[in-house]
Amino acid sequence: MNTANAWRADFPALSQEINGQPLTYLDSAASAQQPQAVIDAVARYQREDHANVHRGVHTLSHRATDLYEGARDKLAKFINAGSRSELVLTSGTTESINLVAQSYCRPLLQLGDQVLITWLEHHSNIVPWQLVCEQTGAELIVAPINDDGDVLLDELFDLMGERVRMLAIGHVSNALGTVNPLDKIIQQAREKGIPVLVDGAQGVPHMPVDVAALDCDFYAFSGHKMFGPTGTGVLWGREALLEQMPPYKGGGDMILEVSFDNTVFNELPYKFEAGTPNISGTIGLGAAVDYLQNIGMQRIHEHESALHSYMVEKLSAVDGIRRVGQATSQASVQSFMLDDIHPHDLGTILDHQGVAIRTGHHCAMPVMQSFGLPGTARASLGLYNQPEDVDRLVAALEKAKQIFA
Ligand code: C6P
Repeated sequence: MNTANAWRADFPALSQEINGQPLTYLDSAASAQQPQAVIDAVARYQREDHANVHRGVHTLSHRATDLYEGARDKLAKFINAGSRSELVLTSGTTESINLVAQSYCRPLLQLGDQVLITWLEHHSNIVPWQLVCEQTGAELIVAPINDDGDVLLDELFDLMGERVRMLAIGHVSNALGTVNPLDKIIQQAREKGIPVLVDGAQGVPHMPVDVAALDCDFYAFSGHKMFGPTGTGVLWGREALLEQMPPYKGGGDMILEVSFDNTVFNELPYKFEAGTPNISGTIGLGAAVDYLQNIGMQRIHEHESALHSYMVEKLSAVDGIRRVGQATSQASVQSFMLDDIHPHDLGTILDHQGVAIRTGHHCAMPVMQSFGLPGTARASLGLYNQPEDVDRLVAALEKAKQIFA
């Protein structure tokens, strides 16, 4: 068995048939499948260790707390966080970005201030900023992209004026696969004193991420895109910034002391984690980190890069394919149109052949608008995909062409 085949065998969902055909799963950008190790870790916790965390003196509560906090330690190490205090557990990228918009930016923004994003962003990295701008009178400004799907760096740098209080930018575009040159972008922002939030939802599952080397201020990501359970995620932030931020939600666990006169908030990171958290999901996410680290993120990155090149080559050879997004550097994702077939029709015909892709606007409507399209078909890769998956995609596209001819 080759390496990718061995990895694939770790994911039980991938061995089933869909509509009488072997499943070809090319929708990991929407949500990745989970390896047996993650499924087992969650089931073991539910079966043997379940209790609330941080609250009980009894054995099960200690066990649950150790497993939950152990996952935080694994995640902190995985992205090279300076300390576990900087690792806030959230429900996903969306919550992480909203937390920064409301807790970091809202108290800071004033009429005339600006928040800078790009045309490439997912709605989760647009709407929270629109909301906070409306609340404060600040202005949302947007750096343009070109026809290949690259952010125009000169324009982005020109927009980094002295009124900009935050740059929020994706690591990898979910719609086009563009990998932004974060090193150059963050360096420019640093020189101008602009804090940077990176939406890492599509970065973390596919490449090594080191927040210290990136030198950003916040990095947000989701558990379910990195082979963990849904409803889990992370906000990493610089300790000095997190310290100065007020809590985002109030409730149990985020306090040290409550009275009607005065409430004392808990220390980092618990100040931001009100209420009973997603304990089982986070424990599963810890198991996903173990799984990824056992393979090695660099190996995963190399495997996926080679597969992405293969996918681009094979798709480009299909008559009638238009690749949407041909950025200088791409990862894991390729959007496309086939002749004038509506992406939803294409997705349905592919599903009949066991091929799962995503179709539509991919929660990135401005990207679609910039290409003058209502949506695209999108194939996205995970570590378990192999050249045979791409071959099946191409065969299914050829069949769709025959059907529509
Ligand atoms: N993109 C896709 O099919 P949540 O829903 O919070 O886990 O992740 C939101 C999110 C934020 N940023 C980027 C770059 C993303 O890709 C996503 C989720 C999925 O592309 C579902 S819309």
